[in-house]
Amino acid sequence: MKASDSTGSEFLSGFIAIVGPPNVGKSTLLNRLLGQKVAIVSPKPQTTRNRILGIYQGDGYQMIFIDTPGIHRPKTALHQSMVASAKASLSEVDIVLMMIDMSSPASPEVPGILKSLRTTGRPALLAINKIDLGPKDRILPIIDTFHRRHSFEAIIPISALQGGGLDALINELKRWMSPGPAFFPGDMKTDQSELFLASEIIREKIFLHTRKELPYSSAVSVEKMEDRPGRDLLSIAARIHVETPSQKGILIGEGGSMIKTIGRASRIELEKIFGTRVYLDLMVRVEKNWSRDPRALRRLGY
Ligand SMILES: Nc1nc2c(ncn2[C@@H]2O[C@H](COP(=O)(O)OP(=O)(O)OP(=O)(O)O)[C@@H](O)[C@H]2O)c(=O)[nH]1
Ligand SMILES: [Mg+2]
Repeated sequence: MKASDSTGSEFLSGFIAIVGPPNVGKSTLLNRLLGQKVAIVSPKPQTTRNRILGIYQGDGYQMIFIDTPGIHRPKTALHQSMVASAKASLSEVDIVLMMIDMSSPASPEVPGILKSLRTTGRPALLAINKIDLGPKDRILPIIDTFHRRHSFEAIIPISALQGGGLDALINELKRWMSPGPAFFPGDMKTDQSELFLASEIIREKIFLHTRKELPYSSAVSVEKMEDRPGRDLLSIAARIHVETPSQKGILIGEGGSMIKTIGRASRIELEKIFGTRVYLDLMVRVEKNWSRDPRALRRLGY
């Protein structure tokens, strides 16, 4: 695949995979580009577990981004499924956008990711993220090192959080779009269902409010989502799956304090997203070792 040399008025489109180590800001970038939250974000690694599609609508072009789980060394069946879906995205796109964190450019996952890039042979750009955390004089040596490590088409310093460098990034990506149809309607930002989005928002609050292994031992499934006619109320029932009874105890918290905190934070955001009042019913259920059990994983959507 080579950069499009189309200069006429033809519509341009293409697919872009955002890949990188965990926690470098891939989902933050997607949300920032779309101006809307389609992917959950947290300060903890391994937040994203599925591929999240985001549609960037430009003037005369459409870029389809695929946000992927951070690539790391898998220890459980869940990790394997996460890493496999990230790697599968590499070979399905027009251009790969690899992302690293400026403050840890030499993270242990990087060699493996560069190797996957070489294997798939797709053209790749590198975004060095979190440049707002400075210092600026560290950027040039990183650019230099990565140009030597892989034949990146371009290396662009950005701040996904604050927006720095994103115009340059979009301009560079645009060169890799080719004449072709709009794959999605012009006002569409993502293809994920409301059910999936709701379960992700709840999972994000678990990531934000719990510690240690709990975020990694939790999965969320929305069992029911119903409009209450004439009452401006969306009723959502969701189940949080944990792996042990003691995790269930921590997640519920003393006198139900933890589950109330997670429920309240989730409800507030769901009301914003769906533009209606939300009634949220959360249940916690022990599903022994679900993250190691391929059948349970499939049931939970991984
Ligand atoms: N200062 C700063 N923080 C950022 C930037 N981009 C992302 N972050 C923060 O980095 C953390 C991780 O962001 P995510 O977007 O969840 O990272 P990710 O790469 O999607 O992580 P995984 O899904 O776990 O692989 C969050 O706390 C973000 O707020 C940035 O440009 N600057
Ligand atoms: Mg993510």
